[in-house]
Amino acid sequence: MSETSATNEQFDLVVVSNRLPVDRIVDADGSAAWTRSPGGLVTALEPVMHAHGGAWVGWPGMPDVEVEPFDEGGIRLVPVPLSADDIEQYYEGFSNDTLWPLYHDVIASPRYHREWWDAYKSVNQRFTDAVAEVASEGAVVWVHDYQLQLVPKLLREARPDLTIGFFNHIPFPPYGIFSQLPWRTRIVEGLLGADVIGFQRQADAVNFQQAVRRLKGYPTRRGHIEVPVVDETPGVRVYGPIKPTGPIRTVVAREFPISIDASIYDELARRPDIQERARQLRADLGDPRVIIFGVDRLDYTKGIGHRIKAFGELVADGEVTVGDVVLVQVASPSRERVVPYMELRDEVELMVGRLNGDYSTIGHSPIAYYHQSFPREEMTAFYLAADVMLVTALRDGMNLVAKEYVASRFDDDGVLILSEFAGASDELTRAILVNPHDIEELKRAILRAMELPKRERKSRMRQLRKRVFDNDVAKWSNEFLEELAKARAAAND
Ligand code: GDG
Repeated sequence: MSETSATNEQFDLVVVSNRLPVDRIVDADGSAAWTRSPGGLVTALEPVMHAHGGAWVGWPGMPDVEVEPFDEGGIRLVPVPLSADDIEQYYEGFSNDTLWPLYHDVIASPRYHREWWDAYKSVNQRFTDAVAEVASEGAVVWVHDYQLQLVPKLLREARPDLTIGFFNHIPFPPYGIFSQLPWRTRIVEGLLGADVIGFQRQADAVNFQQAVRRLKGYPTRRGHIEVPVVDETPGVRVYGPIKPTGPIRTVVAREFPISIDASIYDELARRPDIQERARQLRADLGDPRVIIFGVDRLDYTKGIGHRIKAFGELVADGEVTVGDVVLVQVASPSRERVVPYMELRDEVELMVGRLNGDYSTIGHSPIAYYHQSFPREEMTAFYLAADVMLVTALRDGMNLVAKEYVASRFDDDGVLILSEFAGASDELTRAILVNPHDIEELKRAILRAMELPKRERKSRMRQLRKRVFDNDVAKWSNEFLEELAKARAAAND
């Protein structure tokens, strides 16, 4: 970290994401404080920021609040204020009702509104301005996720001295889908402002390179894209490859599969109080022989309906007995003001209500459903109690829940059922892999997981744990930052 003045500190590493990793809590006496907030990105980046020291630029999570930069847990947090209109149009609108469904294989229909795009541009510009102010000369800036895809280009224009990385936490869609987006070329140009663009899976990086070839005509070769320093075709659709005439820079676009801090879950799961809590949960659920567990943000990409359908058919067919087996589904509240999320909640709760209404006995229900968030300790107790973990995402960048389950199972027990449409399936090949659209296959997988012999459970879980512990979040961030360091060295050559 370098300081220019007490009030105008600058940082050599700046992370930028839509949300700052904090929530503001107001006590009964009216005093306010900040507390860490849950979520995939925070879980992933916290250790990196602690290790390197640095600044994190993002929205503090509430509309219309102006907050001065502050320190929390050794990180300088730089809030970017968003108005209620920004949240509606940039965040709930363009990010979560246009890009999110588009990038997840149009499971829901993306909505295209020009005023949402205008808000997206203007908020991306404000994030860029905030970063440009706190980044020291020659700093490394790491931009995160689909809400901020224009920042790399805007930042390169404002601060050519910076080394810029971008990581996309969600999938990047095939060109046939991406090409629906009216502003597709602007997005590709925005991303190409980075030196390194990271994706979860190789398939995502390949999709991106195809979009670059189709929309910009730049040559791409094994994850390296040749980008002219001066773009002679801004915003123009090109047909066929373009031979750059002026100087070029090389942009790296490849996969960096994200992970978790596995040791945190391992340590939590080894705590006697958490093991006791896991036993208590089982007892409170009526001591079933098998607990099947799912935990997701309540999102249509997670395939919650598919898993309830499959489980419901097993109950209806008498292949599982209520009381002997229970499905525990935690659906943490998410994006509750976005219409498809409201509809999804109704759909899921109708399914749960019907199934429980039809098949509950006095004292036992097929599904224990919680539309709530739980503390990490409680989640770990659930992971420990779960004989079968069900991850049925229809499309998912990675899915950290699958990795958290594995990291918690220090006892080498438990069975993971994992969708092949989650990025995690590239690594966690010893899970029972399923196509969640195939309800019959999903039912067979559930039955198989419930009956898997102990020896096989152990052998599978050991191999899964090796993958998760060998490839933890520290390795992920180190590899990304090393690639950025290489990019910087090449640029200075
Ligand atoms: C995006 C991408 C990618 C959930 N409910 C509770 C809770 N969580 C935590 C989980 C996990 C995280 O939230 C969810 O991470 P996922 O990876 O499963 O999914 P997304 O939120 O969609 O994350 C995804 C990720 O970014 C990282 O790149 O893997 O593909 O969509 O950590 O544990 N945590 C607590 N209580 C809850 O109720 N404490």
